[in-house]
Amino acid sequence: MKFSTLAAGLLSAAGLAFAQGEAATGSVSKGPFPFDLNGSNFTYPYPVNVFTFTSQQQKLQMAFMDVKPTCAPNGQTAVLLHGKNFCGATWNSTIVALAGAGYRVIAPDQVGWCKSSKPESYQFSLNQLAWNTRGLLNTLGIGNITLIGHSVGGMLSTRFALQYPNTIDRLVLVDPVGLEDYVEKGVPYVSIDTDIAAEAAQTFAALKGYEQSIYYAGQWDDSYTIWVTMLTNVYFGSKRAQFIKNQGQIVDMVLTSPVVQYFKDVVSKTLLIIGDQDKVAIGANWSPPEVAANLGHISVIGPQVCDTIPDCTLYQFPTLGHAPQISAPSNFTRVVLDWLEQ
Ligand SMILES: *[C@@H]1O[C@H](CO)[C@@H](O)[C@H](O)[C@H]1NC(C)=O
Ligand SMILES: *[C@@H]1O[C@H](CO)[C@@H](O)[C@H](O)[C@H]1NC(C)=O
Ligand SMILES: *[C@@H]1O[C@H](CO)[C@@H](O)[C@H](O)[C@H]1NC(C)=O
Ligand SMILES: *[C@@H]1O[C@H](CO)[C@@H](O)[C@H](O)[C@H]1NC(C)=O
Ligand SMILES: CC(=O)N[C@H]1CO[C@H](CO)[C@@H](O)[C@@H]1O
Repeated sequence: MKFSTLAAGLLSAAGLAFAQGEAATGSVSKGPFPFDLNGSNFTYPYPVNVFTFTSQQQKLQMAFMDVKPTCAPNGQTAVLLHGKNFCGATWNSTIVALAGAGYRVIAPDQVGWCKSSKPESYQFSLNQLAWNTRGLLNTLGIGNITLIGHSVGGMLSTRFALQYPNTIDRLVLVDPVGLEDYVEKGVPYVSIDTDIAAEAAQTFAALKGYEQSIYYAGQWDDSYTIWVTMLTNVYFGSKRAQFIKNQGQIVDMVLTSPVVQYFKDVVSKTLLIIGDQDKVAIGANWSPPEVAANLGHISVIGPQVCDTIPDCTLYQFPTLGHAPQISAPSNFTRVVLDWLEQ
């Protein structure tokens, strides 16, 4: 059966119209793929598949893991969206817990990141990345999902929820970027070229130092190191030039497409998880001190945003920072599963 017939059948059977908007169409391959897949030779915890589709007049690939439930299936699919300094692989412990609770788990790498295509020319937008991701799910025949997004992946999940509201059963936002509008709060605009130059200057030590101070409340645990290794592998890998360009474009995308104004329009049942020590604020590092001082107070703006989402539950980890799924994996998955299983 052709994809369009399959998707139309599934969606109409579920009572959905295509009025919610179109999405990518393409095909899925299970490989085998080269050891160095689109500039990353980091070994993922589960087999990697590739979704090939056309976007902006070029063939692109999104790598993703598709993990079966490891106990009696509950019939539901959880989709995990990574953040800017992360990949699908960073969800490892979350994948284990969700698959162990009966979920099928899909963890993609977005275009511009990790093992996915790094196009030399691409107009990045959160809506475009949502279109790509929804298309991957349609191609796999997956209808309603539990969508879990972290950091920039949380911002993307918010756009996804606005764009495809009828395909989300539950939404979990984990320390999402975009709880405030950085530009509105005074972050000066810098060019994409400046963003690219900053990406080109990244090193293992610089990334580790940034993550320690901004993500992990000054702490470092040896278990975090692998995720910096995974990232530097791409920064210094075979697609370095395209990767740093794409990452610069992605910083611009985050600054120029705020979501905070739209949380009131999110109709999905939502769990917002924050670490009170999270200090992430895009552009704070090039803003004047008085602007920077007003940014990244996640423990204050998290509750404010949750108040504006019509159906929101807030969970705060007082001692954790930007990545609770990495710094306290079992606490994190317990919070998520308790809420999902309510
Ligand atoms: C993923 O988790 C499994 C099980 O906990 C562990 O054995 C493996 O080393 C982890 N892999 C990565 C890349 O973190
Ligand atoms: C998806 O889940 C939401 C919330 O449970 C529900 O409103 C919607 O009808 C579901 N969509 C489909 C296609 O089942
Ligand atoms: C993997 O990529 C890194 C660069 O990120 C490179 O230094 C290393 O040689 C590559 N390993 C192999 C086996 O290709
Ligand atoms: C994680 O859970 C354990 C056991 O309930 C608790 O002692 C610990 O304080 C929790 N850690 C965090 C960071 O929430
Ligand atoms: C842009 C690019 O190099 N894409 C490659 C990503 O990996 C897939 C699978 O090996 C290739 O088919 C693409 O050419």
